[in-house]
Amino acid sequence: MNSLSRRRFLKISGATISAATVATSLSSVVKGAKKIDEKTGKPIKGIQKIPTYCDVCFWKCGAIAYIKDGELWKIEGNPNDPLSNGRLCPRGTGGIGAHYSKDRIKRPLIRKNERGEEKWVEVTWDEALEYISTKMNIIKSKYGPESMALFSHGVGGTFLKHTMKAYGTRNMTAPSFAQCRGPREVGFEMTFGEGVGSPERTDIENAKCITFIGSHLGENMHNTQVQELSKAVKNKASIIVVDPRFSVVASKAKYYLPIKPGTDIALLLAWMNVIVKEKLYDEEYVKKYGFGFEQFAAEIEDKTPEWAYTITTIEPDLIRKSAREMAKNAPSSFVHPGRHTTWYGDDTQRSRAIALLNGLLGSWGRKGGFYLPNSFKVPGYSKYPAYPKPSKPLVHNPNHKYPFAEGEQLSTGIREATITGKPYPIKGWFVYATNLLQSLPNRDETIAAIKNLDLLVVVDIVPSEIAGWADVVLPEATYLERYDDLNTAPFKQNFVSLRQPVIDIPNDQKPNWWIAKKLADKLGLGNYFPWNHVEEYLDNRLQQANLSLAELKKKGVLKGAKQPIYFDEGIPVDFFTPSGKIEFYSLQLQEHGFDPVPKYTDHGNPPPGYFRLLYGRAPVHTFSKTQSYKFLKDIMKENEVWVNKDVADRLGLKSGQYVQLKNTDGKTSGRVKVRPTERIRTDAVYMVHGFGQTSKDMKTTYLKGGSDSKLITKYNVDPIMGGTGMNVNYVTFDWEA
Ligand SMILES: Nc1nc2c(c(=O)[nH]1)N[C@H]1C(S)=C(S)[C@@H](COP(=O)(O)OP(=O)(O)OC[C@H]3O[C@@H](n4cnc5c(=O)[nH]c(N)nc54)[C@H](O)[C@@H]3O)O[C@H]1N2
Ligand SMILES: Nc1nc2c(c(=O)[nH]1)N[C@H]1C(S)=C(S)[C@@H](COP(=O)(O)OP(=O)(O)OC[C@H]3O[C@@H](n4cnc5c(=O)[nH]c(N)nc54)[C@H](O)[C@@H]3O)O[C@H]1N2
Ligand code: SF4
Ligand SMILES: [Mo]
Repeated sequence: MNSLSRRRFLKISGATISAATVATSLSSVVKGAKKIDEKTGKPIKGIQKIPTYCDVCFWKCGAIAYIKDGELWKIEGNPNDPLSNGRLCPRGTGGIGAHYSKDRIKRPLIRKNERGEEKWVEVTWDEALEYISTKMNIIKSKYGPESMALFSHGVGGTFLKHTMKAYGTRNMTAPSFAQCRGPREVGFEMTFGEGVGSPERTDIENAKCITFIGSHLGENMHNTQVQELSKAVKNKASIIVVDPRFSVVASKAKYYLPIKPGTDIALLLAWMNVIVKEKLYDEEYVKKYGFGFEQFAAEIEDKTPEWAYTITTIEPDLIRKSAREMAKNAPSSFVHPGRHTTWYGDDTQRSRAIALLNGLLGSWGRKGGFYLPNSFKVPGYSKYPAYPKPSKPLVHNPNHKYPFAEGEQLSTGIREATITGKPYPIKGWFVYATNLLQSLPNRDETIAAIKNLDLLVVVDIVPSEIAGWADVVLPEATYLERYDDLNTAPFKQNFVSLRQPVIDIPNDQKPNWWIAKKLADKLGLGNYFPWNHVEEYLDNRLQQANLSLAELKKKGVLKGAKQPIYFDEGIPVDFFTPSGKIEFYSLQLQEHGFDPVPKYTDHGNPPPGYFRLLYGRAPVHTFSKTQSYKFLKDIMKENEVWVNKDVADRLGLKSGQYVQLKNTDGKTSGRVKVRPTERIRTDAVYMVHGFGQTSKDMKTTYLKGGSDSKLITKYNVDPIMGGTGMNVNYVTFDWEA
């Protein structure tokens, strides 16, 4: 029987907290809420269309929700929105499943037993926030406010960040840097003086040739990119794909290079060798804008396709042909920078090699290459008091151990400080919308850190794995039921879009802005929230830009005038590097003891009987967050392990058979189906991330499929910026089920 089906009383710091609400089982069916007419008190009849923006991933596509007779019916793209162009990806379309998920948490929960046992008592919001603020005040007086850290992924964290800064800490992070885009941003910044950003500034639709290193668009479903890619394919753009696995985008490729995992830098150097030797690069562009080209050219002089062949297993002829293809189409030819780039630990250097190749092609700032994005200028809220100044430095990167980790904070750095207590102890984690057990490498380290905490608060919509370890779980309203901050993401066209509630909150869940504000009140920081409702906040911001919330609520998105996005359209050519140029040779890397031009390093081979574990995305799921959504779970309820067909035959593995993977540290994946296929090399296996979840309260996802995360015990830290390369684990087939 679920522990929640009994009424409980708890004694916490002298005060009696009662389970004030009628306790119900977590797994009982959650019916969707109805939109009620304020006048009649009855559900609104007919169809209502309400614009908002999607939150099934972080692309933030403009959407329109349809309400039929007061009930959430469907969600589609907003035709006025430049990111969605009227179409959502399959996940966005399945987003209504967030509202209807049977696994939703209905009321705040306080831990009853040991951490991780997933036994709870339901409490009121007041009780939950009282508990949290009491603990936070103790942490502040014992250790200082900097000993609280916030892990928060996505726009929903905006107001909690504000509360945490008001409280006095700046230790805040997300797994979307050191486990995702970090190395790419740093590699591009060191080369062009700017990162790639999100949405990526890739002009896919106008490209004549696009090269993908791993980035598996089509499975990775970032909507605008996928739409643009299908246009490019229709326009007969050449596609070059480098991937140990024959991905969806590989099926569109003119040249497919089934590379040995971990050897891409060798290929990139060989491509550049061909392009420089055969003088296929944009000489004028490189001369005008490049720094250190001669030294760079000397470094890659001997990195011939024959040299790379022995490392990558890609035939020299294929390397030459594909290099000529990309050069032939320059400057409307670019190498996609990827997004999840934390692979082997030398990822900044691989990203730099990608950036340098783009430099040779002259694609930065050019049509069909990398455009220079615009964003709508909407000032921040005008009347906030100043934040207190923290007295301690950030905890994530002590003594600048990773010299170029200054862009965003390292999640794994904060985790390490929590384990070691150095440079100072971290005693509280506030976790918003990030399932750290899935997203940080080496789960044991995450649990070790959690065991050192005096307070772990998790804000989630379902009892996720990380929620299972919390002292307090705060149930949030889904994106369909709340306002969030404005979206003014930099893009080809500047725009501002709004997320607003399209349906009522079904139970006692609350939106993040409300949680942040009420927590600030409890902490005696109410003056940091001079507004009563988030609409006042949004209106204040919009008015400063001469826009109206009323209009935005109706349209969902407002667009600015078209602005230039290429050098050729008159944008000043600025590179914000130390030399003010594209740095083919990086003196700042050299000064810190790193290679000024990327070098290939060997990442080893799987031991006999083992395979390198690769992982990626499925079109219908986002990480570990959508597995309980209706429709999406029906389309894909578990993942499979891809294994080369010959290998499967040799090992006697049958299609659809359940096995378990085991890594070299003896950690196991959980039951996962075998998918023998010719579409993967013999030295690697592949699975979609986010499955094999271990939260017992998640009835729809519990142990469905295998977990890549449980197998990622080893990781290589990028010495330049602290990202965690996670493609460094080897697995074998453990048992048949
Ligand atoms: N549907 C869906 N789409 C998403 C997401 C989602 O959760 N669901 N998440 C979004 C986010 S945040 C991100 S960061 C992106 C991630 O998506 P990408 O940036 O595309 O991620 P990658 O890690 O590049 O992609 C994995 C691919 O790399 C290949 N690969 C693995 N190792 C190597 C190697 O050594 N060399 C080469 N050349 N290839 C290799 C794998 O076989 C696989 O095809 O997806 C985004 N889009
Ligand atoms: N092993 C492995 N690790 C990875 C990756 C991988 O492919 N494999 N990918 C890496 C990448 S690229 C990224 S970007 C990160 C992503 O890492 P995370 O952002 O941690 O992604 P999720 O695992 O989906 O965790 C999202 C959590 O938010 C909760 N949630 C969903 N909607 C809401 C909401 O409206 N409000 C609140 N409060 N919570 C909500 C979900 O239930 C879930 O618990 O992971 C990185 N780590
Ligand atoms: S790419 Fe898909 S899931 Fe992501 S915001 Fe757009 S529609 Fe939603
Ligand atoms: Mo990511």
